Amino acid sequence: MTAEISALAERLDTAQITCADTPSLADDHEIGLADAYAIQAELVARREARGERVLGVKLGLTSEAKMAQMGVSEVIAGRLTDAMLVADGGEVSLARFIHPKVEPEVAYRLARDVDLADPAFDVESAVDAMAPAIEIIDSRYRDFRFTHTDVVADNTSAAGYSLGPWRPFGEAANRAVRLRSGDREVIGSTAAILGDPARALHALVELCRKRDIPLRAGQVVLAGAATEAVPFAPGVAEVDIAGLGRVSVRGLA
Ligand code: 0L1
Ligand code: MG
Repeated sequence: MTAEISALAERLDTAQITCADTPSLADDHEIGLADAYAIQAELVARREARGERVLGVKLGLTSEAKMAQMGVSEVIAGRLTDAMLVADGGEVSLARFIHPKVEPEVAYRLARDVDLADPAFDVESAVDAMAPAIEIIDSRYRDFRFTHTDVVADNTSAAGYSLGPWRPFGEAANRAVRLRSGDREVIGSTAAILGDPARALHALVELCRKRDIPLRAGQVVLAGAATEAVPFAPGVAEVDIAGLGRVSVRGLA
């Protein structure tokens, strides 16, 4: 499988770099979940070889609706790099993406390494701050047609993110969430993130232990989407989370 994993990582990497979508890997390959995480690891290694730095980890499929849509009961994780980071209020060219969407998230910051070997490790004690966030997702698959393993291999559609002002870590459950992009406005609640975004931290540790994904001091964790994702239209995309604050990015046509 090693040569196949490399070839599939290269295929997804090329799709991202050239903004040319690719058919589902599952159309012509039998890929298990372990293989999918191996493809993702190789994809991220290719980014690192080009000079990118991993700044964090993201969770996906954290809402019941998305899990049901994909027919799975397990969250998925991907990596965030410095090349994906857009400053709060900053601009990003939409030409960088294939068919980008934005979604509202809660971000957490790790103040110390997570000891994945310690089953009693208290992840919440390792978090020192939280912030409102926008995630830009951009599946590399044609027409968004992908399987569970496809999306894991594709680094969970990670393409960009922006962080609002940090505030001390605390309760973030049941906060009203508003996402605006172009003429679309979506209202939701942080309760859509596994019932409480803090639960995402625990789910993340379990998953990272299983899939050998390190969690380091200073890294950002995106806990998952609080509403459906909407197309990232030219203009401002903004997320507002009650009591947490606001973050926006401007997409340039
Ligand atoms: O962040 C996410 O929830 C991405 C997982 C689903 C992939 C997608 O909708 O492109
Ligand atoms: Mg997301």
